[in-house]
Amino acid sequence: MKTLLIIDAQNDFIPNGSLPVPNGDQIIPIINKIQDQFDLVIGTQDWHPKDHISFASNHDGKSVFDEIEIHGQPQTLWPNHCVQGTAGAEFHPDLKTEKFEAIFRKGTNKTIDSYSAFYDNGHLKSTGLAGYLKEKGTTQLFLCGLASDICVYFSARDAVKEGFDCFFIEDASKALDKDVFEKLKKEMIAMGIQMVTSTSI
Ligand code: VGL
Ligand code: ZN
Repeated sequence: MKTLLIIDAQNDFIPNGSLPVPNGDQIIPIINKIQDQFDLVIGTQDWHPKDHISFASNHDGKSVFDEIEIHGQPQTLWPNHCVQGTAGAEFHPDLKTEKFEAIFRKGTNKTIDSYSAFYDNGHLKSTGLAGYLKEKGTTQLFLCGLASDICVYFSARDAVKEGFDCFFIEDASKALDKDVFEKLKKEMIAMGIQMVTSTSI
């Protein structure tokens, strides 16, 4: 059973958003086109309270993209993004969402960041996504969205650990930093994640 997991295709990650992923808008028509090939389509939203710990604006004397430590873990400080209920947190207006059976939200706890759609960054709390996908009968899980080198990457890692047969749709995802993504890609391949394109699903 084939499931498509669309990660964070939200306005703030699209050019003109507050944390733009280069060419992020280019994946939207590709994602729209492939949805019909799946038995189940699920979306995620980064969904932060405005006092979220990952925002540089909530740390005196810190700047955007500074690295700090939170609960013993490295944390990049981001511009305010995907604040609950704002236009930036909405899906891209051209993204087709009619087939979405569920939307999982993450990063809702102000004290910890959450890149993966499955767990927060400390692996303390599950979003329930793995259990949901298993109960629905998912065997093959295809991932795409924004950003390839952050939230899609961390989601793919957790998905493999949860036992899904994982496929990363490269042209339906874009990276914040392409060079970082090239390194992570090797790591993902070594973990058994299969890199595919939208025309070879
Ligand atoms: C993301 C940085 C901060 C993402 C979310 O969706 O890749 N990146 N929050
Ligand atoms: Zn975020």
